[in-house]
Amino acid sequence: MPEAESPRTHELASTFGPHLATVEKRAATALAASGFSGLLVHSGALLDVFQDDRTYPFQANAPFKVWAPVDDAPDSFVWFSPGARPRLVLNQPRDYWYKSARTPVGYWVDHFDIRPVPERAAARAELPGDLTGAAYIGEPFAELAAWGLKAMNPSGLVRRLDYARAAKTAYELACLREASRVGTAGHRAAAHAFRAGASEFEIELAFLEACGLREQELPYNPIIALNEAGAVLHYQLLGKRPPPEVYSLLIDAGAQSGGYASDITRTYSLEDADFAALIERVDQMQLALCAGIRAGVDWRDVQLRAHALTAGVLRDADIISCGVEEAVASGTTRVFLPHGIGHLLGLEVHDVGGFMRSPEGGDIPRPDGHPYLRLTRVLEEGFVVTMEPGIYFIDQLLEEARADKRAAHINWSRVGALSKFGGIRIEDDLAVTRVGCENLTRDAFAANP
Ligand SMILES: [Mn+2]
Repeated sequence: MPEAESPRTHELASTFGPHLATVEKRAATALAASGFSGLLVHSGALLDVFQDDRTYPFQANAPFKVWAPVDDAPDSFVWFSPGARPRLVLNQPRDYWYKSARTPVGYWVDHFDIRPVPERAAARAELPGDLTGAAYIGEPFAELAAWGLKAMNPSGLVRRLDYARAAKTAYELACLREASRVGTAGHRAAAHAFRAGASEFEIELAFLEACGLREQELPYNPIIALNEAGAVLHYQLLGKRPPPEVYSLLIDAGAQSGGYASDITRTYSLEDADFAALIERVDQMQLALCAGIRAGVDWRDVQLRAHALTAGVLRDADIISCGVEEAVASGTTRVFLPHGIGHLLGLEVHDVGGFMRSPEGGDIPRPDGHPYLRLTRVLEEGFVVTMEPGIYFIDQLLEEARADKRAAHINWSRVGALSKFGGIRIEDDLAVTRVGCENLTRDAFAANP
């Protein structure tokens, strides 16, 4: 069916207006509270490679993308003055070396006063003459000093906008659902390639092809780890050949839609039934954690509950020999689960505002002993978070544990036998509701069996 009539396009068209109204309201409130009369947001600048005539791939800034789904227009601007229609000053250089930004079409363009300009300097003429009450959000550039703005990236204003971004609009949820749909299609293809004996690099190619995305369009570099590479939490290599013996795959890869990300991890055992059973236990634990999510839940409690459940899995799998409470209290579970249980997700894969106590100021500290937790807020309706428990066999952390009192809790021969699998992580994206949560990832997998 034609794109313009698809249910998805209809949903985006019907929800974008209310989304933009929410963004405008948040901006107006934040501007008033911070003492500004207008907001100028930069899409981002192209970054040159040192002593070369190339640039790094362009990534539009999230504070810009929350206004408009434009990802190919460096040096463009959104100008917002409360009460007026937002203005999009779109940089479309006449340049026969490169394709300039597309002329916007679709469900969102009628909501903007769009002003194409042929160069960055010309953008100034499309903005109000007097910007002395306006705040700017974006990286600085040379001409900006002469534009007469009141402030650049004022922290109070930025903070209020970041805080509000945690709760997603219906439009944003539609984009996030689509990002999960695309990402799970990629995961299906990646799992198939793994079973067929592919290298890490070939698994990535299968993922990209199924998503219909090039690497720079992904929200983060995929983690595609065969065997013990799964123990490197942000493993960034892509082996061009499979190892001589293949045991397992840990793939953490997401897609994006309309600028919004999915963040999905699955782990597979090729043949080993014991490791497959451990993956299944982590999967069941992950579902149990998801079942406890609803508005009003303190994310710090989710982190602590995850460690208690992890201790049970480790003990049942004969990886540790002490009791659950002892495993948590002694820090033994943190040897096997050294990262946070999840984070906010949205325009950025690790979305902003995870520690903010209020729009005005103050941070909520992490629980003691959990230095990598990225979210400490109480969940609200519309928050989108990841849920990503794991169990890893990380040499560095195991060596540290072997040197102190935790050594007595760990079954070292069992750890030695499991180390070749690297680790397990199961990660879904959850949209928080008043009574529970919507599992964007499992729903997407179920819709594309
Ligand atoms: Mn994640």
